[in-house]
Amino acid sequence: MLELKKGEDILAAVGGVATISEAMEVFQETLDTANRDKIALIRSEEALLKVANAIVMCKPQRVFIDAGTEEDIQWIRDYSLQVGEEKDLPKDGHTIHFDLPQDQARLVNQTYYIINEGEQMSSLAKSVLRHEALDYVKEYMIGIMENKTMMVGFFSRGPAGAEAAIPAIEISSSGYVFHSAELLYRNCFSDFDAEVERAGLFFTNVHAEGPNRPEDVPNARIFMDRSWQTTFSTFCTYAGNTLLLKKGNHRFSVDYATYYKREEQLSEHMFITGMTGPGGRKTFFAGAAPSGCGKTTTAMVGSDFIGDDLAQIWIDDDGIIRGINPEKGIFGIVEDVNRKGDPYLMECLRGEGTEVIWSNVLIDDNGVPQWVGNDEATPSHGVNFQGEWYPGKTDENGNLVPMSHKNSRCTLLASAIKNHATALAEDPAGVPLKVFTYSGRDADTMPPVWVAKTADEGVIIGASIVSQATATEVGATGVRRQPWANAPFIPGALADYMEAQLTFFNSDKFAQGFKPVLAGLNYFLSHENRGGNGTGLLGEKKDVKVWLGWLELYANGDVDAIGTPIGMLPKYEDLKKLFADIDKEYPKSLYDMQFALYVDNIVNRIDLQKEAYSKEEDIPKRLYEVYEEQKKALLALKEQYGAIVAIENLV
Ligand code: SPV
Ligand code: MN
Repeated sequence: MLELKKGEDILAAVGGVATISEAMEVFQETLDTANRDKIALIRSEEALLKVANAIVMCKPQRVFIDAGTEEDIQWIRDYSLQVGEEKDLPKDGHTIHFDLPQDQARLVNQTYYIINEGEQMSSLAKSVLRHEALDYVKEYMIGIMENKTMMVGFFSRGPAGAEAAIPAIEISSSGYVFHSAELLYRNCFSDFDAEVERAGLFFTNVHAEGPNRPEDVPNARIFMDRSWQTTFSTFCTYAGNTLLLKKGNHRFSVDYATYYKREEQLSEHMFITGMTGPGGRKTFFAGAAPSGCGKTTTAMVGSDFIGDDLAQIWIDDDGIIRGINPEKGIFGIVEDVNRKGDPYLMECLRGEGTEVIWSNVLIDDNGVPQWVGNDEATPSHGVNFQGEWYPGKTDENGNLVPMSHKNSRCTLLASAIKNHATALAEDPAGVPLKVFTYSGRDADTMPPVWVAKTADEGVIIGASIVSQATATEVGATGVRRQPWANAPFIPGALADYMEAQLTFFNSDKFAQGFKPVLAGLNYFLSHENRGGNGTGLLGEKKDVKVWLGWLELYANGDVDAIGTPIGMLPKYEDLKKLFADIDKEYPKSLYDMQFALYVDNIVNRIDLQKEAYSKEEDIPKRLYEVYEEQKKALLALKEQYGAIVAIENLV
């Protein structure tokens, strides 16, 4: 359940500005003429009230309205440098920002949905009651921008005019956050009113880093008010916690799609990319993966890269699924980014002409950003988010300190990437989506690629993602369930989200003959777990091109596949050809290791999922039916061939 505009609007309650004339008085008192002239161009009264209430609440020394002009964007860049949130690097357009050591990833334990009494929430999320959140905001956010500048910007999550684009206001006292917003989102100052009118809603985000001291981080909160589609973020700077146009608003979009756009829209933690098949045909993919599991790399493998993190998806009037990237930039992990695995991204990072905000990497004595896994010579000295660094540096427990944080990032325009299909990405019509992939960090169980036989089974692939924890969340460890790789961003009950997925992918609105392909992907099988004698991964980054290439062929009916209880698996010969295209040998022995069914592992996975889902209320019973069918068929195979079923036995 989600009821919009239910309960007290915290921003309005704290700010106390209730009418447009009061709002105008606030602007009169706090904005200089130039900025008053800019805000005067915004007509949406609701939006103006949000801004006025944020001003009264935060009490900034001055207010800057970002109209998205080159002049305003330059003002933001300069401001961030001037207050020291970013430092200039020798390479033109490159800057470095450090987040506090305590704030290097999403602060999951300090992230809450603000809910009304009695609302049913995701079992995987934390929530806070409205009146408690109000108390926090009153205690910590009143006057939080004293002596600071408040920046206000009007953005669109998607190309303006697109079916699933939603406008959003960003309010922050951080130059770094605003500079990032300008790279990652489309400033839609001049279209804002029209977009609010068209979409029928907008999101609001208020962030204040406060004094930016380690001792304040325990008080940091990331609050998302589901009912008022407003976020509050305090005492932190890491973009995943502060630039709430990204994951904060993604959460609202998930909510909105689930409860208000059933069978019409989905909002997913997915890349979007196009693959070019035989004869130059283009097939577009959207793919989910938990944070830190290769989503950016996968996206850039396509010939027509659209986005690397989020997708707003809808069924168009013609019965085809279409999608847009709500972002226009990349906030990408840099660890293990190197020329071999990510050539286009590397070209932007090491070449000339790209604006890049680096965060939490090492800056060597020549002012060059350095990171773990860049396949370059390690510098002898530099500075990172923890201060001075040199090879061999140890922490207080004697452990080696890496030169860069595992979650260190680069922020740049997606259009800077050589294979970015910028015109398509900016087209409000979106791209037609045919293939949907789901993946996680799975060392031992699922094969590199498999295709669901039915829409239900495809939705269950998404429901069944598991992944090893990554450094993108503070304090995360172990192997965890990651339903649709979207779980951290699903505010409501998982059951509702699952129902919405089933409804969408089984929709009667699909055009005759339109059948999306839903598939699993897994790049993380290791030798140890598949009977190999070596160590490490069974594949490498560039193999992704083969898995996607095979799906492209399969989706267009150019190859057939082997039917198994978990879905359709590729044939050796087809993969061998695709590997040859990337100049790689593909030994049959490797194929055998990758595609044998490890029945006990898969059955254990199914049992783990059933057990976990049985604790949720109202899970669609289709999930259990699919699991039971698969388990039964797998156990029958085991009966016949043993616990490891060779691919030959399945043909
Ligand atoms: C992720 O962690 O999934 C990201 C970066 O894309 S963050 O903004 O932290 O969510
Ligand atoms: Mn992400």
